[in-house]
Amino acid sequence: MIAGVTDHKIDRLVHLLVKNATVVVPGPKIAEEIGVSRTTVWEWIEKLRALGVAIKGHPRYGYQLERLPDILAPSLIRSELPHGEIGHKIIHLFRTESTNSVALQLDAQSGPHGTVVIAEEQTAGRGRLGRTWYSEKSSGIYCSIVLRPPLSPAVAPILTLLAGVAAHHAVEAVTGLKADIRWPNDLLVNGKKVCGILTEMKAEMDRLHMVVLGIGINVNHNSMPEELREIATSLALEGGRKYSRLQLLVELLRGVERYYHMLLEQGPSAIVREWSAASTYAEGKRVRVKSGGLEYSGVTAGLEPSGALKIIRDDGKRELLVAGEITELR
Ligand code: BT5
Repeated sequence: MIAGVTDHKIDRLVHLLVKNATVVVPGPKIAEEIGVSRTTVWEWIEKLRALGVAIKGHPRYGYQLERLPDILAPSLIRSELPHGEIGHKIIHLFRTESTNSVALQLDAQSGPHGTVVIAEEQTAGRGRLGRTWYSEKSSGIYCSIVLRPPLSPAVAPILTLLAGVAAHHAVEAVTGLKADIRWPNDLLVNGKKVCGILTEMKAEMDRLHMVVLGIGINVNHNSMPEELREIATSLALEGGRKYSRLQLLVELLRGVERYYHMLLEQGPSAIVREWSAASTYAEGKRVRVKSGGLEYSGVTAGLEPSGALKIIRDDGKRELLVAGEITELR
């Protein structure tokens, strides 16, 4: 049992309220349908309100949603993904250190292929190389997708690109904002980062046991912390309105499903092609590179089928970038 995991009954409460959104549902009826006491119903209602779910009403008269909630309740997500493998199992947490850490602890039984771990808040969200990911409560999407691909560890970088392409698609489809991908997979809107991806895995030399795609998207943040303001933004800050996290997450999971099948059926080159179409960084971008203690400037020259980025350095040398950071030079 994972600490803090949403009781499936609270999930049923949200589902019940959504299903009956136009009427007041009496407290005792809710208690009876879900099989808990009226006091528990009241406590859960308070918990949901604390998460920003607008619920009218009172224990004596009953409850009604004021508007559809933007809570990432598993039953709401699953009802939008009736056939997919990705999101077939969802673990929703109100608060956890890092959804990636939770996902990495799952075994084949508790976390089969396609399991998704979501948190409303992360207290120790992680970036790459021990960096931190700022995870404001209920404003963003913090999710980890468990994949168990029948593939070799060499394909892991492609899975990272795949997550970037799926996030790019979800953001553009739901918000209408124009997004870019900075290699390997920072999602940028108007030049600032709105989404980061941390891929972690458990593998042997020739076999992947599990890959965890950790995806963080800044959705409805009203402002970013001072130290991130220059480089980071949220979709709401760029679009001038709030967006449904639920809709974004559903679109993201559908995208991962679709591109994962594309990878299995058509091979890595299909993902490289999708990535290159979505990113202005694929070719002809002047960049500064930091990688393995080296620093140089150059121009990007396309992706290898492995996902590595080709760079032609200013001194004419060619480099293949497997890991590292790039920034645009203007
Ligand atoms: C990433 O690392 O961009 C990967 C972030 C992955 C976060 C998800 S959330 C769900 C899952 N569970 C986790 O614990 N992690 C994953 P990196 O490329 O190393 O970028 C980190 C850097 O981005 C930081 O050093 C900051 O400069 C900046 N940063 C931190 N929080 C940010 C935010 N919310 N939005 C934009 N930039 C941020």
